[in-house]
Amino acid sequence: MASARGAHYTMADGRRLFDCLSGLWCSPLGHSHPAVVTAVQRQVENLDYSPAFQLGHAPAFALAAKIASLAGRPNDQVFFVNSGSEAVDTAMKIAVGYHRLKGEASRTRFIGRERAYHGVGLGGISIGGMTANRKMFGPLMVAGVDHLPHTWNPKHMAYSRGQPEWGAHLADDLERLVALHDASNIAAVVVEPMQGSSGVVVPPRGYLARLREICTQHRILLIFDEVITGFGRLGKPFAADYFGVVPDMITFAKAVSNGVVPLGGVLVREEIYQTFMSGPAHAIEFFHGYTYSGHPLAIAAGHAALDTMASAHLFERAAELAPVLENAMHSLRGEPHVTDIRNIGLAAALECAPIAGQPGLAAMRVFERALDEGLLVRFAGDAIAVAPPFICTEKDILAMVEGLRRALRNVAIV
Ligand code: PXG
Repeated sequence: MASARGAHYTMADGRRLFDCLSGLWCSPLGHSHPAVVTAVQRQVENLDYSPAFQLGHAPAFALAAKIASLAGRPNDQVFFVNSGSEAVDTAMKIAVGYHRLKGEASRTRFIGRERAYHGVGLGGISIGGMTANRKMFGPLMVAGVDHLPHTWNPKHMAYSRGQPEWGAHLADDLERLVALHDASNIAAVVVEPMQGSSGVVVPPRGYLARLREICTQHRILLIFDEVITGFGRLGKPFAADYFGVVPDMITFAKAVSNGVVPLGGVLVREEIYQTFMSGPAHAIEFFHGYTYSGHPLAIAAGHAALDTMASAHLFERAAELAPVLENAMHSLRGEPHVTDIRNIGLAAALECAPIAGQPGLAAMRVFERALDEGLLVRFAGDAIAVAPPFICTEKDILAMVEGLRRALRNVAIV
């Protein structure tokens, strides 16, 4: 890559590519948005770094308040980090620390899900469910993790538009794990409300509400990993709003700063925060944090990105474009190699028939052919995922899907 502006990249050889996945899901405003560029430039001239331990700078607190109010949880608190992986590992530590402070130190187990992606930290790969990310690192994994089954079942839900009708009962597996281990040993359930990295796996209707119900019943914390879904991807500030389910913590990253300067965080329910605030005023409550937590440049990018999304009504724009993407993507049904199409909000994926014995190769060939059509799509396993920037037009989406159609028709898959 050589440069990027708006919804397009320019490659070193001069080719222009439409950014079908908003970077890696992180650039909904497109690239080099003037508001973000200016904010970061001003910040670097004024305060380029501020120590994150014992000290703070006002814009970081203001951004935390902005994120909490955007989530409709104004009393919640934010712990800033620099990536989604750090956000997930941080949330896991908060969960274990919280239960211990509440006198339930035995609550240390975690429940993740098959096919889940929670980054590449040791916590994230342990609760994550991607074989390739786990298989080499067995001895390093966090002990005491179980996985719920994933919810993608093409037999019951191929070509679903939005949430599949089938599959809410898969949440009941959590009851089985509670019965197996006893709730007194379980700290938290961590799920992506919509699984992004494994190819836009949309939760069945009622599934997340059922998880919430079981967690509440057993005082297990529910953590939504919204690193992909946070900040408008589903047309609402968070997927928690979209699905009407309230988690105890939300991890976020990516779009919060439009991907311009790395920034992530954990939004924490007030009571969890207060539980940590029980010691003497001079003492450190939570021995955790990074040199670059709340980095001034990241915070400046965060304010500019979120203010621009608000003033340009870009969450609403994502919601308006969602049916355009849904209809266009589902028009690819019946094209060569396609075996499933899934979508929610401004995200969609199509599944390619795998080449026997070579998983992932079919989607890689489509990815390569799409480059010839001027499209940078994402392939994961045998899925092709798209999640275009919120600033793109209806015409851009239709052109993207027609390019994908040509790629599917012309690709040589052998
Ligand atoms: N949680 C979720 C839900 C993610 O999607 C992370 C945590 C980790 O974030 P960091 O910032 O540490 O990478 C992610 C990251 C893809 C793709 O192609 C997705 C991610 C990263 C790279 C590629 O879908 N998600």
